[in-house]
Amino acid sequence: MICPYCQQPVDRFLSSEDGTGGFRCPACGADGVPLLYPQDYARHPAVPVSIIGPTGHGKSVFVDALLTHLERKVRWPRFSCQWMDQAGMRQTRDRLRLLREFGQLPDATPEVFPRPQVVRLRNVPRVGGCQLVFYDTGGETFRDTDKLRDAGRYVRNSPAVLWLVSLTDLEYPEQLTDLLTVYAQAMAEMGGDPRRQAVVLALTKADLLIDRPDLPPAARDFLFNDDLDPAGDAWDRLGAVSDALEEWLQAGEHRQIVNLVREQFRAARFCILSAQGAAARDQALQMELMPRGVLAPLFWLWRESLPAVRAGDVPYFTLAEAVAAATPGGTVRLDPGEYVLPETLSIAGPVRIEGPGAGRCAIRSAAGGAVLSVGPTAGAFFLTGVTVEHTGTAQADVVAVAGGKAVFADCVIAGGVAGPGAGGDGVRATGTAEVLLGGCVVERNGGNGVTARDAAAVTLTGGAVRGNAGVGVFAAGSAAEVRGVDLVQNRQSGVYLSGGVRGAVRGSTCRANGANGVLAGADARAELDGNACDKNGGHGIALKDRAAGAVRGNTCTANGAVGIAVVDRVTGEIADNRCDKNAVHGIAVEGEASPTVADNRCGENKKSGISYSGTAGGVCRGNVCTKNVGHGIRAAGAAAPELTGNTCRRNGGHGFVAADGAAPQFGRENVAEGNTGGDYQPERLGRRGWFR
Ligand SMILES: Nc1nc2c(ncn2[C@@H]2O[C@H](COP(=O)(O)OP(=O)(O)OP(=O)(O)O)[C@@H](O)[C@H]2O)c(=O)[nH]1
Ligand SMILES: [Mg+2]
Ligand SMILES: [Zn+2]
Repeated sequence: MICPYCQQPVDRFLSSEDGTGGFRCPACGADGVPLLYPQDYARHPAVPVSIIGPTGHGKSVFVDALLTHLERKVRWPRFSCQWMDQAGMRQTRDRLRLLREFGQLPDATPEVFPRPQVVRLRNVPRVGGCQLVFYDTGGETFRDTDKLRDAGRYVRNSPAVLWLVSLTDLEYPEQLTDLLTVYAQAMAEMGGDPRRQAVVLALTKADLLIDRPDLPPAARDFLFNDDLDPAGDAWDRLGAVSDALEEWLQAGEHRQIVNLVREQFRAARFCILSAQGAAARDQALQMELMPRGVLAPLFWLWRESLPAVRAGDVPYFTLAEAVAAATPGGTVRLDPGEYVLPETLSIAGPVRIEGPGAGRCAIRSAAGGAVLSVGPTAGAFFLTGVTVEHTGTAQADVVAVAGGKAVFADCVIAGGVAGPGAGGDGVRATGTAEVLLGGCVVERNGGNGVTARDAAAVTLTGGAVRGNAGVGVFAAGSAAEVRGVDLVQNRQSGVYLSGGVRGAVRGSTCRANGANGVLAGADARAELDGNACDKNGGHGIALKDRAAGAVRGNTCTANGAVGIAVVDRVTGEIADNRCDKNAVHGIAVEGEASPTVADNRCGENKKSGISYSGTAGGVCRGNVCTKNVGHGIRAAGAAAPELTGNTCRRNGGHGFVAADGAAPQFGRENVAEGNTGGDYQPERLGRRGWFR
């Protein structure tokens, strides 16, 4: 949320101590934040109306005219407008009553920091909801840096400022450039940066300009027909008027000011309005207020303060509306900025949402369930270049895909919260979903980074899955492929293949995960190829249950348990791997497992290079075990592997050992040399050929 006093972001407001019934801002300490202001904020973000301009140029009358227009004239369907606090409402009501009933105009505004007036707008077409936060101080404030830093300090953090200028009221030609000097200096002194602000330059008292023959026709037409429909052609018309006015000013005596605002601000927009519709006499209106064009500045403030989404060429300020309006297969483009969603964004059609990069654009929500929910789509859903983040403590996955094809590219997906109501996963794919993640970072989720269940298929290429509280990628659906991904520092395993999944992990790094680098269990068929599984708390690679593995060309180094552990009834092939410096064995085959273990190198492990136990069997061929602290190759329990062509050198224990009742089939081609505890144990292993 943005504090209405200092416009700094705050997570929440404090209860106030002064008994006025408002909130206190933790950032600036101001009391009097309206109690209703934080309610449903995500749906009604603040849009500051930070007004600057010389005295007598029509600032206060503009505020009254805009409010009158919003309360009485606007006819957008479902639109409403409401004051957010009683004090502000009363004060303004009195002023508006004098104006509306008696034509009595406001006095000159005192030069003090104004109490912000908060008015909530709901259901503006394509804009959604917002809260206008009005600041209006006396124009003398802008003559003097010291005064501006006090009474005008609301400009410090405003994304956009509204500069009201009456060309017919200039005291001297350079008054506007002087005001800009004061403004720039005060901003510099306050540590603000106008280069990050937009300025909306509104020419006031247009009734006094309308007869000037050189006034651009676009501006004149707009004043006569000032109806602006945000769901219609409003933006095109406003753009044309802005361009025409800019050109007009630049061609005349005010060229300097156009050049200066272009130079000093991030963006400049121009508009024209008449708050009264006619001149007043003796501070009283002859007729009632007849505002012209007073919505234009508001439209520009929306445009410059709220991040915009474009569906086609049409700007929207609510993502949900833009997505809903997108044609099937259409593209929705996000401006840089933060999009805070009040509720889960549901995607039901095949749209493409394109952001400017995950570092520049974020979709955030504190809603429970999910931030983004993708249902079955007829065609593919695409999301690129965006951070999707769940905030707060409600239980939620970040992205839930319940069917159809969903493609995420160059996204960051973070912040899932686990609990009974949700898994807290970064990406959760269920049903027949087909999810592709390319170059995405899935991090800091309370559940798994990625989960696939039912018949869901997931593919990850590149990117990272890190720092999740569960498994990096848990795949128990139909198929999973993980290629070139960094799976790092997840609290459980890097990858867990389960159920009946056909899963492949290739060329990936599984490092420093709390449990195993890669784990395959249940009836998974796992193809693990060319991965680096290092420094995990458990095993580098573990296969259990009835899993079938093809484990080739991996390096499993310095893991907290075994390099490659094969247990239960696992079958398959463990070939060409390097398992070094693990805290237990290089390779362990246990239970009833009977894989082919071939051409692996196991060195400097704390126990054996290769260990068989239980009733494990299978072929153990062409492996080289050197300098392990324990034995080279060991068979214990009732294990009965077939050992052929293995080499065990310089191990701390024996080269080959058959312990307990183990009965390995021992081939003549096995070689043992220089093992500290003796090359063969029992020694007959070395004398005889095959034996049982
Ligand atoms: N002709 C015409 N006069 C206007 C219009 N809007 C304001 N005025 C007149 O301009 C004078 C000053 O208007 P304010 O709105 O009080 O000016 P302000 O910028 O708030 O001035 P300070 O509070 O002193 O900074 C009043 O006498 C208004 O009647 C307009 O649209 N047309
Ligand atoms: Mg005023
Ligand atoms: Zn504040």
